[in-house]
Amino acid sequence: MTLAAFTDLFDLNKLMGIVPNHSEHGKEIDHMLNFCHWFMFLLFIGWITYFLYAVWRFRASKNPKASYHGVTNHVSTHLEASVVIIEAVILLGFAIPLWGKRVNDAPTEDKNPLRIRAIGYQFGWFFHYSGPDQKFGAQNPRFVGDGNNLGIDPNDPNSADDMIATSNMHLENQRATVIRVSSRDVIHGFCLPQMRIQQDATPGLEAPMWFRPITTGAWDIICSQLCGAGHFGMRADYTSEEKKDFDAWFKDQQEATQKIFAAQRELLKKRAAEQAAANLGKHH
Ligand SMILES: [Cu+2]
Repeated sequence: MTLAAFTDLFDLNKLMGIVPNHSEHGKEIDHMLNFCHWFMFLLFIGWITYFLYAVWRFRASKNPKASYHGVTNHVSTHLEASVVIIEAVILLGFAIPLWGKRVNDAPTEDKNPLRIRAIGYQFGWFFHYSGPDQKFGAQNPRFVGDGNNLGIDPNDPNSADDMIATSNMHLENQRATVIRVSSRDVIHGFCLPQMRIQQDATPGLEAPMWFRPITTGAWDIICSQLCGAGHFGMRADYTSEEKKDFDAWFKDQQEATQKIFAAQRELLKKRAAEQAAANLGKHH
């Protein structure tokens, strides 16, 4: 038996059908999950064994009269205490530090991470890429429309290299990725199972998450909060690919986005001119 096959034998995650991990930090998550599964399994065996023993040991035929003293030793107290200690170690030693790393230690701009905003709506996802300047164009509801679903200000210099995509998010293999998750309507959940990460998408808030894909591939994005009648169909795709493929995709999308912004700038100019002419007419 090879070592891999041997360790697989003890991998309860696999037994329960977890999808393969494709992110840098995913190993730590899987390690903790596997540990929790084993711990719960052993607790289950332990409690069930004790329960069956108690049912047999204190059966009515052998114990016609109830004991009014009950248990006098402290074995159960010690057992309970050790369970609490193990659970505290899992929570304080593993779970909270892992979570802290995901939400606090996001790579800063000088590390040149891929910067994306993911905005949920009923029922799908919009993506807003900052572009090479690492800065997102400002948003204002008055710009929503004319193909500009997120209302990005087409006149903001920060939006001049931005890119907007719908239902399909591309990542660059091996590049740290920071995603700011939000929602346009109700609470959704932005879940990337293969990256071992998810974040609630809350209207009016932007919650960051970050990770690093370590292989190429294409998978499903899942909405992990029951968000309405179309929740079951709220899926999108994400792809991790090599830099040259990512760059080609990004360039295409960016051109399409910038075309929308240019058309909207023209339209806004035209509307402003019409408005000025109308106002002038009123005064005379
Ligand atoms: Cu949803």
